[in-house]
Amino acid sequence: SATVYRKDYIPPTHWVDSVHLEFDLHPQQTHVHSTLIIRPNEDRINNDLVLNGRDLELVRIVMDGRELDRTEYTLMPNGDIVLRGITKEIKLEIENIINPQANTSLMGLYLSKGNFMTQCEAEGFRRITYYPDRPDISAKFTVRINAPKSVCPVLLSNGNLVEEGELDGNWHYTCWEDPFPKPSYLFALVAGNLKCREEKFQLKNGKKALLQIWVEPQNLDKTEFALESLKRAIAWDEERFGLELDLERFMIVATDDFTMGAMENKGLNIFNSRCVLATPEVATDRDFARIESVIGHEYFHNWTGNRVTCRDWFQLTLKEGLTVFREQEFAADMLGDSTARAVKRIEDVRYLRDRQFTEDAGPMAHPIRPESYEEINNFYTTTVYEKGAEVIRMLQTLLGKDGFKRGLEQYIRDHDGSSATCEDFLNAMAEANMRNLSQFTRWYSQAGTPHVRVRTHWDERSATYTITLSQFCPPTPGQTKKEPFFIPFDVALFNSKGKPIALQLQAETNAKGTSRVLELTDEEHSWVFVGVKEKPIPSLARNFSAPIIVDYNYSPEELVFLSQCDNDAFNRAHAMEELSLLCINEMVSDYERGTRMVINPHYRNAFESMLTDKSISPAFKAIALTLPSETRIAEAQPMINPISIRAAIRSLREQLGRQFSHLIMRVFDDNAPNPVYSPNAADAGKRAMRAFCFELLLAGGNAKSLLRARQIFETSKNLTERLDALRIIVNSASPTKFTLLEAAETEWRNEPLLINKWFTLQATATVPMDECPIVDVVQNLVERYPGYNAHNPNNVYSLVLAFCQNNLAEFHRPDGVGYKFWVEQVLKLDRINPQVSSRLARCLDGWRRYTPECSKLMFSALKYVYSQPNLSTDLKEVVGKALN
Ligand code: B3K
Ligand code: ZN
Repeated sequence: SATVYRKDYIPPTHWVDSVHLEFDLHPQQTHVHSTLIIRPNEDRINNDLVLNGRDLELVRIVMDGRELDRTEYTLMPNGDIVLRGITKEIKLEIENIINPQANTSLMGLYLSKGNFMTQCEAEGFRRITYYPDRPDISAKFTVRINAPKSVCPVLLSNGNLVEEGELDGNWHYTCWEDPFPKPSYLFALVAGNLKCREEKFQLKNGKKALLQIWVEPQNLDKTEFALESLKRAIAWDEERFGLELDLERFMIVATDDFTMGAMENKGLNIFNSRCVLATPEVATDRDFARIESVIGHEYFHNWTGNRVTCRDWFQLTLKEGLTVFREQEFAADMLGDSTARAVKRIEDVRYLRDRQFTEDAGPMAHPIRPESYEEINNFYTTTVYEKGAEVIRMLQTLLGKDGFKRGLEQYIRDHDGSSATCEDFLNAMAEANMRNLSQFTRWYSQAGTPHVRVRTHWDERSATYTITLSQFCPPTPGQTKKEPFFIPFDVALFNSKGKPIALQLQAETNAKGTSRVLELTDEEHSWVFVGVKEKPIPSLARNFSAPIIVDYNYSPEELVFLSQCDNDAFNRAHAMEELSLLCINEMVSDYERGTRMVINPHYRNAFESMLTDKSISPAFKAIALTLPSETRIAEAQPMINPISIRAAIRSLREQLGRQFSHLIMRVFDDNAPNPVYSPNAADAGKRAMRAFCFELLLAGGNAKSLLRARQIFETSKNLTERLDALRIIVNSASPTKFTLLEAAETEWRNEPLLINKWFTLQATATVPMDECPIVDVVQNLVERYPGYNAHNPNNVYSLVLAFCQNNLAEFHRPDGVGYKFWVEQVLKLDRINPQVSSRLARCLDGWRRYTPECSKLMFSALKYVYSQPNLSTDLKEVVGKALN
């Protein structure tokens, strides 16, 4: 398939001034009538107008009132239409027919439980009608929707409702006008039987806006939290960045059938149900937090994405990295106190390390702004999103909060109403702060995770402490040699009493502050701190000041010290994590050598002291004590053997649970949350702490805790506690799990949110069920469970993807049954939804890093898939790159 290169960008040959769309909705035969006012781009000499189209049935094209015959345009093999010699302004009328019911890709117009929905980003609009479907063309949209009243009582599109009325034969219509010109990827249409929760919300500018959350009628009671989150997001963007809602009405729609989390269509956001719907009974603490973040994210796109959009899809991180950053800042500000913020930061960084660092170390590694792609949908990645957000965060670290805000204001002032590039953004930041950021652009062009090696030297006689940083970035596909990055590196030094030392560099006249952001721009650089009278312990890259791996040989004693004394909560937890990794790695080696697995005594001490520390919040304790994920452990292993990793973790839990059972029991009792459920961070922290205790107790063989867990599952009213309890039982040896899983199924089968949780519980089970390997359990559900639907991405993600991506030891069974299942599923899903199949396909990205046995089988599985005919471009790119 064809590769698209960033360097080949050419401005459009024509502009679209206005679009009027008229829809006659029908499940199999929707008529689309589009009227475009098009004029040539004077800067371009090429007069050929390309209208993109995919899977459309063309009825007619009328140019300036005259119907064109077949010789007057070219129909390309890919479905596009070319009109030659368009040298003046024209009015084009196009009629075409589409089949929403047959659309399983969920791109363009499709049906979700009988309701019409659209998804146009990145290139879905061409599945609705013929159009120059590229983000650098913005046009004013008006829309008229005609539909039968009984099936589609609600008809929505972007912008303001300007007209509605009745039609013959029990049909009705609505007309919508979007006051802001927009690119086609932000178009949306929703029609069906929906109900809404609504409220008039007072904006800071004195105006009122109508806010609506539209859902299927049975879900109306699950919309309160989303509406409250939306209000908080609107108020936050006004307050923090001075950015106001620019519409009279802002709508959110929930659908069960959605490939991603949500979509920021102008004034009409469409959400995956799991990112909107919540009550304590159907959503966990994490779900609540996620919903608030995603609501914020899509809302913030209204400025960073919609008012200022991307010139081309290579610039995706321009809107996504920036908006993830804004979303993270919003979530942190909603939490308030500094430890709660740190907990959120730790969660975000763990996600980055688990997913993005792995991506950066594999065959799909790419810079946050890719140089090429075969299928743009494959580049909605954690690199573009989460690493992109880290890059933005580094700018804020370098420029300060105020400087960053100034830069963002300038960026929006300069580019409002148009499309921009990453350079435009950096230029605005640089100009507003009078800084030279040219070296910083390497974060946009170079892939890979840089390592920063740290050497330190304390000189007693001169009372100086020298920190030498040197950077190295491993090669990634297509990039063997890297130029040095611009790395903000935040440090502090602690004395033996655990107090931070006032910092003074050699060239400075006096000490200022107890932490410092060093700017590493060379391959290697040294900083000399003076007045350091005793050998300090350094705290490095505080609060994860850059997306790098720090290489420094801490002694275990120093890590214990930092886990107790560092006043940067992030690094305090990080020290704990390093200790646990040290311990787990030793146990992995013990296991592989066949010797008894023993807990590292330093880790054991740090664990005990943190467990009993009364001065820290349960939320922080829970996150700091939680053992690293298997993926995180694998990242640090030269050769991954998921079976030894799981054995080590299991033994560690079991020993901790046994050795500290009394302590843990006490901590459990101390952390009773408020009996009235609220998803707030403090209560959520207590629940997390309790779940952690439970897990260890049960692992340590405490029989009473099994009864207790069962009781919680059966009596608690909130899903967080119930699911934690059930998970712990499912991962134990107890046969009660079968009874409880059955009870859960009976209770949950009619609620998609819950049945997806039920799938994931089984897919990620860490012990076989009744001797039955988990792959068989998953396969059985896929093939025989009536509530599983391969067309529904949430079902696939929570069962098939959860298994292949998160259940490492069961997926990578040395007999290869996991891979066989993967091959079947990838190929089957590719016929249905290529975005889903290519996402699943990426579970084998890391095949080179596994034990030779697994590696060989993974390679053959990839080769087999690659050899099949008619793969989607999505899948072909991912598998092709894995094999390369
Ligand atoms: N902008 C959407 C992405 C949808 C892409 C689908 N291929 C979600 C978001 O980042 O807000
Ligand atoms: Zn986004």
